Amino acid sequence: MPSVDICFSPELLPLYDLRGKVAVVVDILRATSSIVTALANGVTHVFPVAELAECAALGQQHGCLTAAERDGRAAEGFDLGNSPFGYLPGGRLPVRGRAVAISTTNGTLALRRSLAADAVVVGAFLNLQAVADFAQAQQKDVVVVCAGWKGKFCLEDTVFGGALAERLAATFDVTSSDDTLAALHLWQQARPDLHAYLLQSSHVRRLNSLEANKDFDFCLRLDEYPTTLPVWQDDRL
Ligand code: 3SL
Repeated sequence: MPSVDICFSPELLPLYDLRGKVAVVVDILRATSSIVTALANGVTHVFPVAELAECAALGQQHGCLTAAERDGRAAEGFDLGNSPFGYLPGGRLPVRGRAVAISTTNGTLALRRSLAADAVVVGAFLNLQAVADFAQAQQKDVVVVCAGWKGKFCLEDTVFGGALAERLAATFDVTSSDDTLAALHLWQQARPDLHAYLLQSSHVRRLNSLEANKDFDFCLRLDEYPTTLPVWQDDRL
């Protein structure tokens, strides 16, 4: 039976051999939620990159939109920040039919660090079912790579790991590793009122101070896009 592991931070990735496995990269607030929203709303593909300079260069090279965030704020000189609302109808710029190069503090970095896996997909509460369906179809070990915050543990990414483990529990081993057990326990605590539970998280407080409350509410919507699955292929999603 394949297993589910939760890697609490990209700093711990050297302890998880991703070869032969499915990596599910998650940054609930907000990078992977924004990427899922972008692709669900007509963006053709996304180039996730670690560095701002590379993001700007890709924008020029491919004539695509650029989106960038550092420390929770939109980085200067790019078309978009890291809010999922940038990709929804009525956003600042039309995005349908465009490609987007994205660089964020933790999320895109976690993605780039996960490329040793057989398959790399992007997970969020918004597309939880799409991720579960993909894992079921693959029947390979799954490692949920939590983007965290600057190397540290993040509550919301780990709670997502627990939610995914619960959906896979019938056909995956979700009880052999303490990381997955811990994530499941956190999810079970959070599930009755996910919003109230995650209000405690440090990144929510960081975002609150930057007036991104509506992003927080949106990123917690379960299965808003149940068939949108960003999959890494070549250099893009
Ligand atoms: O760190 C990241 O990748 C971002 O998602 C952080 S923020 O939500 O844009 O502040």
